[in-house]
Amino acid sequence: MKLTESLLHALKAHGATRIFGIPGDFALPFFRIIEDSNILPLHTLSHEPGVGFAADAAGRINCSLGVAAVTYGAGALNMVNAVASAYAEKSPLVVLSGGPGNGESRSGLLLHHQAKTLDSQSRIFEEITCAQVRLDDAARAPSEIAHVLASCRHNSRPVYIELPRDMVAVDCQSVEALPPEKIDDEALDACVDEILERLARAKAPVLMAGVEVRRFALEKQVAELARRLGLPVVTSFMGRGLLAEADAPLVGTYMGVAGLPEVTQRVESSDGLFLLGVIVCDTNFAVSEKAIDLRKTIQALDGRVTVGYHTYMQIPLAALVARLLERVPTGEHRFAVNRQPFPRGLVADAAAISPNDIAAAVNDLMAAHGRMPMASDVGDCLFTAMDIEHTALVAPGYYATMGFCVPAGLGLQAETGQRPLILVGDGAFQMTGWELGNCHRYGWDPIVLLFNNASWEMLRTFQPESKFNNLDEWGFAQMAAGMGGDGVRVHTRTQLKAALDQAVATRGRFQLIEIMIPRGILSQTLERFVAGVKRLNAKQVVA
Ligand code: S1T
Ligand code: MG
Repeated sequence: MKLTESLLHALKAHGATRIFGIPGDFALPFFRIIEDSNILPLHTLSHEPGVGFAADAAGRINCSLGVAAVTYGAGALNMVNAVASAYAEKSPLVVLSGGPGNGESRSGLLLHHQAKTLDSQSRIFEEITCAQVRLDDAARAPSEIAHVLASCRHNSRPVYIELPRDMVAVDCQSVEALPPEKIDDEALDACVDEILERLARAKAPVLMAGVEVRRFALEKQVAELARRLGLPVVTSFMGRGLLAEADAPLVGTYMGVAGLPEVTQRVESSDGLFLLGVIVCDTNFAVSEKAIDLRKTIQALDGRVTVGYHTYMQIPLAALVARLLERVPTGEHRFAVNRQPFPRGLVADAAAISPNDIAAAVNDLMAAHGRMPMASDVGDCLFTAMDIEHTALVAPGYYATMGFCVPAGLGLQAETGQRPLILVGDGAFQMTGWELGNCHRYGWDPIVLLFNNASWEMLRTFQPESKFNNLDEWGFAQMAAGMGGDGVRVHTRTQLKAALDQAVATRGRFQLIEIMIPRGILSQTLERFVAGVKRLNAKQVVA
């Protein structure tokens, strides 16, 4: 078979279900094979950042591989930020880039789309992927593909595959997936013994679930483990949305000074904090009211388990959770879990709309019509998402890039077939909101809640004196029709409720609800975050 077909079959065998991409002359030959073979459906979008975000979200939501196909140079380098985001947030994204053929690379001419040297691109991707390969030898290609895809799944990080354009159709053997890695059973048992002993000794143990629990498809197992151990569960900020479909004793999301005081207190006073797949980063821990001594916690991340001052190597999360379940007898330690109260019952009146109203309106909508998967961007919309009922959520909660959520919402619907809710600020919409123009041809119909405060409001909370945070008031709702959807601008809570009801009732076209929010009106969570950061900074100044 052709080398590209061998690669596509291998991607499918490793869990990929589709490809997002934009071709170019270095990629036309392999895009033709993608289209002709139809081994994986292809969704082309309008700008490579959107391709990367959509593919990332498709992989995240389904605990599978996301695949982004681009041309060499202008295409691949245009997608660097999206791949960096996937790397930081441990999303298993496969980057397929067309590349110069072996012959033309030796022509002695500088090639179009080339930056410094012909290898510059792969060197740039070395910094944001865990494995890279250039498929320039058909005999080696099956093994190289097997290794790079195994690395993507094992590390849950992006990988880079460059296809020289004169190689895509050469004859190639099929790819044999690598066998699963061997686990050192004795080390695993010793690690499990020590964890269980620590948890048994703790007076107030807490389990914090992080993104790896989703990346390795362990939500149901972790919920079961928490019930058996009688452990209350919180998610990290990045892990928001985890366990929403699982029967877990979930008490809320840990956000330090920005979170609910009872959740913050429970985590920060715990003498047995078990961090399962949690990325130890500033957005998860920098705003702790009382600094958590991470040396006193149990941390399972990146295939290692650290207990106190020592680390067990090569302990994959799935193996750890499976062995814990084997060792912990079934039986439910049911205990009262007072879940985070979520705002409900939007008052439909002529009052202006606040982010808290949006959360209440969405909770009312989900109560009436069922939960919807959500994609949120950076900005106050992400803080507002914390006041929405637990539901599947994809968001750049750590790397914090803007522009993620509209393409990510399209990736969600492509991957799951479910209609997503997209939460986006006006600044972020200006970056990649135009990808909505691709909904019509693929039959996607997300509901988009655009928080239009004509401002980079989140930056204003940090630096209120800067006028550059004032954006002009764009007429986003009016632009929807030209992109194949329906748009409405709302100013009052009555109009918001009516617009949501209308959007839910309208299928087959994206629904853009442009919500006008007066500048300076913040969600309660962002207000707590800003007040908390100021309080912590004031403490540091005094100290
Ligand atoms: N560029 C990109 C690609 N990502 C970013 N995160 C930033 C710049 C910096 C940045 C923020 S928050 C923010 C910017 C520019 C403003 C967001 O404005 P909008 O989408 O309208 O949302 P809201 O008005 O709710 O703030 C983070 C802190 O780095
Ligand atoms: Mg804004």
